[in-house]
Amino acid sequence: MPEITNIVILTGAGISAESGLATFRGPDGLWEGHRVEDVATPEAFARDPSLVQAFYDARRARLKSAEPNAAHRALARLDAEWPGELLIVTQNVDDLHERAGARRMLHMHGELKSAWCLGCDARMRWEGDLGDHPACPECGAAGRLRPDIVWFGEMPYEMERIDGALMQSDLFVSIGTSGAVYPAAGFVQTARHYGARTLEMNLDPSLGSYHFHESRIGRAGELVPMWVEEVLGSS
Ligand code: BV8
Repeated sequence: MPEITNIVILTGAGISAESGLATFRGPDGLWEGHRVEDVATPEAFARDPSLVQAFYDARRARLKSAEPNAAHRALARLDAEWPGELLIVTQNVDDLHERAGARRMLHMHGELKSAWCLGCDARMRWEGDLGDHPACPECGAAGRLRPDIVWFGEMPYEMERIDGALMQSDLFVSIGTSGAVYPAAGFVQTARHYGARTLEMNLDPSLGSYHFHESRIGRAGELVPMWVEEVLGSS
């Protein structure tokens, strides 16, 4: 196994499934009863803001009763103990990675617990509902706060930082994502192009499985702690 110093980890909804949070493409292909286009686009928000706000208010409230699982905790342990570079890039908008203790991480699709004021462009921590048109604590405007979430057609956050980490990576690990959404689904190809080894851990083979040197099929709660043991043992 070539020397591993820099690791990039991409996580998706599958890593939070065992914490009880719904994934996007469940068996019915719906997302908590909605078609994703009806709730996760700027057009949907313009068309029916109260539907979209209610959808996110429900998910933000749901988050309060969800706990990090063994996979989140294992990645937090790796973050604390790994001597080389490490970056956890999550597509998830839940806060389970940070609640497990992860530090070297970023939310490329935003966060449920962040609000964005379309009046003054401020972003702020937000725990409650947005559907009842609260006033922005920064500028006072009422009803101008939207979820600070990257919707389809919007630019994901921190892409330069992500690309830089991918180019430097010796190991790229994808956990709990279907590989359905870009640009995240293309990260494995970038990492491989720059010489990284690539590993996927997922309940089913993802759409991009064939890009990975290795694919481990199973539950994140089982596979991720085992893999962290392995990689810390080899460091
Ligand atoms: C952009 C926030 C450009 C919302 C999300 C045609 C071709 C290529 C691309 C496009 C195209 N048409 C349009 C596009 C672009 C589009 C896209 O990729 N569309 C897809 C549908 C084709 N992408 C975008 O619009 C992105 N922006 O491209 O901007 C641009 C350029 C310049 C200037 C401006 C703009 C923005 C995409 C972000 C959308 N927002 N989330 C919210 O959360 O409310 S996406 C959402 O779905 C998630 O965040 C996640 O990223 C994504 C995929 O979901 P997954 O995390 O993978 O979850 P999923 O349910 O799909 O899979 C779960 C997996 O876990 C499964 O495989 C399952 O087997 C596994 N699993 C389940 N249980 C477990 C498990 N694994 C392990 N253990 C378990 N227990």
